[in-house]
Amino acid sequence: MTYRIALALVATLATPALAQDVRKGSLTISQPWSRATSPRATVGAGFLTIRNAGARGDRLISATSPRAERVEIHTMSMDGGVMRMRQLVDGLAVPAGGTATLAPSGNHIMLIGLKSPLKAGERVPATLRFARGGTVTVQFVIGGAGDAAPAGQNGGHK
Ligand SMILES: [Cu+2]
Repeated sequence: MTYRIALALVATLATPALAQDVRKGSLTISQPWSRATSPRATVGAGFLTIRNAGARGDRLISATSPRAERVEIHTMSMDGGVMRMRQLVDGLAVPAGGTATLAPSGNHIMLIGLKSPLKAGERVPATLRFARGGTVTVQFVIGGAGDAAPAGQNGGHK
């Protein structure tokens, strides 16, 4: 029995970068991840996927994290050939039966006023607040500074 438990523990430790999905009501939050930041950086961006299996639309309206002074929901768009980001002051819609994707070059969760740099391999908690679904706490898995996708999703390439 002890042997089985030990094996299970080793299996868990062998895949530290793979985060568990978090479910709350009709919402499933998948693969929260972020990137390591430089020592002087004051902001970081978090990415994840939100699926809404319910019959009614929901909305991600705000978030908080103990690692940041404040957290905003941002979008990115091209403006005269330059990528710019701005806050989604009304939050981000998660359509009924649909998905909202937060990923590099698109919508993201902005950690503003980092209390310490984000380090590769660590997990950073954040609590998301939904208009209908209430609050859900996720753990952002911190990948490399230049990663384009969560660990295990990029075929080993950066
Ligand atoms: Cu941003």
